[in-house]
Amino acid sequence: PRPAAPSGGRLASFGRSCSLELGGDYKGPVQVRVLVINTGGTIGMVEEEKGLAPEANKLAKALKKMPMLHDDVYAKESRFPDETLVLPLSKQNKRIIYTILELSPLLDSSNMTTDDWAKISKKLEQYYEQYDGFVILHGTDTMAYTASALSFMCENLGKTIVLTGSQVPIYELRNDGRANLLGALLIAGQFVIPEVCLYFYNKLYRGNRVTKVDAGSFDAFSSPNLPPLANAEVDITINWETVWRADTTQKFRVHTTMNGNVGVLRIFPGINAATVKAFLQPPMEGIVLETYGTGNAPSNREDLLLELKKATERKVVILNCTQCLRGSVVAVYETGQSLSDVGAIPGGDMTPEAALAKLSYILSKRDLCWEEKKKMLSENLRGEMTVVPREAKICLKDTKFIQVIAKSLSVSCKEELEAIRDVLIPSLACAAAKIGDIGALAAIREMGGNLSCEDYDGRTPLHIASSEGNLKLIEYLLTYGASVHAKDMFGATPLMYAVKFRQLEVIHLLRETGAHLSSQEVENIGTELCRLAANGDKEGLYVWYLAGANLEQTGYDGRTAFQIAEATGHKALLDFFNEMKIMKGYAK
Ligand code: ASN
Repeated sequence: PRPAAPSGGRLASFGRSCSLELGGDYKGPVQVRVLVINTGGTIGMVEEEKGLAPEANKLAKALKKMPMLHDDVYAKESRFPDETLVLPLSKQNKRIIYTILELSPLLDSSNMTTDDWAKISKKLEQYYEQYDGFVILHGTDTMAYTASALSFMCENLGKTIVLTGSQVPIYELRNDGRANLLGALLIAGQFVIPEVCLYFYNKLYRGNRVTKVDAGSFDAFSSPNLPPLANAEVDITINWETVWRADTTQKFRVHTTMNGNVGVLRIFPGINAATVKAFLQPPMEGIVLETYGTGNAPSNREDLLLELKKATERKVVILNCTQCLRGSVVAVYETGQSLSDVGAIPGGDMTPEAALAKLSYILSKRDLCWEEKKKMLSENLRGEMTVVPREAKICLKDTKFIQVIAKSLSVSCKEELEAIRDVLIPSLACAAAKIGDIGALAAIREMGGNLSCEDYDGRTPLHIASSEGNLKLIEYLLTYGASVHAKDMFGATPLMYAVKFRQLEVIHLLRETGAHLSSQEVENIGTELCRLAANGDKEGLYVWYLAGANLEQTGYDGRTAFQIAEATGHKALLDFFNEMKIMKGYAK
């Protein structure tokens, strides 16, 4: 789709979403853009001859008539293209503008295959830079599988992806689709939670932690081994400490070729060794073995254990997960030990859905050797399993520092202590970023503090470090999960700060990590480029070029910066343009 962009009135739509001049004019609420990928599911189903089935080309039209999901007056005033929808102004004073991209055919999720996961992930890759966040509409039956698979397929994810759907079609009088879609849009548009999440019945979960637990309730999902990432009650409260952050400085990319030679086998009393043998035959390359309790299987069944052993010797992976809804595989019983003895890998507290997706993902990585694959399977890659942390030296919740402050303010209860911590951490982390004190940031992190925290203006330590230009510190922040997509209250990202303060190397590093100008910024840059050209400001133009701007973008009067340079006859500037042309052309 065309990104949900206001069509007319370029300058008028410039707004706070594009603060070329940081702290510049206030021109209305920040606009954010969300892409909704509709794959099907009950949310958009209608009653057909054989029962409920998805209907194409219907959802966007229906949403346009629902005031809670589309502000028609604002859309018309802003002259948005016809296919663009916009939510009423949010409590956080943001305008969430969204477009629906409908996949074809729309599917009941029971009909989905690994090819459909690839199709979705390719769309995410294609539109990644044009939108701030993504919502995927999906049937509930296999949503936990898709969410798990996408969590692995999306490598170095930096933006929010939220899967949602409903138990009752959105066209019916009483339904859960409207609330689920609204919640998913508000979260995807307003918070940078760099995870594949699942939003259902007022809760945001990590996608690879959920399982469908109820076929007949609006409260259909459960995340038995991890508390929700967010609760949408009177306020939307994000559990920031739980949010997963990739420790890489690489750009987003998707891995689409999953291995289909995987399966799930559930142990039961009296299971037949011949069936197990048949199940493990080629082309099978890996199975999730659903065992009892803490990962136990009969230790007195030589025939069964022998089949499992023969399989692992042929390098068929056996990933041991529990049949219990909650809890983890741990080495406690002799019956559990017998599985380790035949070469099964303990799957911790992974759900079978996550374990299957992880197997399919890891086994498709051709460049990894067998040992590396086994190692990665037992490691936590995307927050899919709980790893017991090494004993933290100091814990922020009971650190002396906080307690002293708490005492002097005479607070004692847990909630107040947490409130103080939440107030202090952003200030401390931003101050550390300002003076370039990596040690202080490390201490904050060790105490459990989040280095993506925002100050009163929505600025993160990365915003501050990007204006200061301290590369080492920026690298540190990026390695520990700071988001290049975080926006402050003016809608500015760390990249915009680096541009403003002309930090060339910082711009380069941020771009390498996946930072980019928003599509509005790209569109509206022309006038700023012309202004720089009129001032003969070569460096200013170069900075924008590095940040990914197209130097051929026209300004408000239809002229390019190059034409301005020609008109003023500024020699150095004309040389600059020629050099740039020779180097790469003007595109990013
Ligand atoms: N069968 C439907 C699906 O998974 C169930 C639903 O969405 N509630 O597509």
